[in-house]
Amino acid sequence: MVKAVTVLTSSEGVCGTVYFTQEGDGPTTVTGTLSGLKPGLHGFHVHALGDTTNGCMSTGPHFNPCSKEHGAPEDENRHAGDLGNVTVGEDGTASFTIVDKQIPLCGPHSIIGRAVVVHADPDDLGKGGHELSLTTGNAGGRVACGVIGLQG
Ligand SMILES: [Cu+2]
Ligand SMILES: [Zn+2]
Repeated sequence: MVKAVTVLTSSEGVCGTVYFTQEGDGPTTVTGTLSGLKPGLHGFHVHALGDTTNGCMSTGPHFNPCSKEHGAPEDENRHAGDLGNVTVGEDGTASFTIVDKQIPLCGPHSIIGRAVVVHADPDDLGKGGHELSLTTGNAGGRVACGVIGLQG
């Protein structure tokens, strides 16, 4: 079992922790809690770079090792980093579990050393018809992020 974690930080009062586990070459289970967000849907992605020297802006685009278009987690044509949305309740918190096959913790497409980013707005999952739909899901600003590191 490989385990990883990211502690999300933000200049806007958002915080959270996201855990990843993977057994063998099976899917990765993502469990997380977030707080300080406005209620509703927020885009939730793995971005390509674990670089926060310029805050969340320097984490690069969505992790996309197979050169696909932005999509929903269940789509065939999606970025590996496309984990869809998290749902934030009226109290500004979210807790969630996601199981996904495209974000391994080992091998050539490992997400270790990359970043988790939470967005200000909903991810339209590529279907919004906006000029950004097929690259970012038009999910708005990057309100919190953290680098994914190995956990013992
Ligand atoms: Cu993103
Ligand atoms: Zn994407």
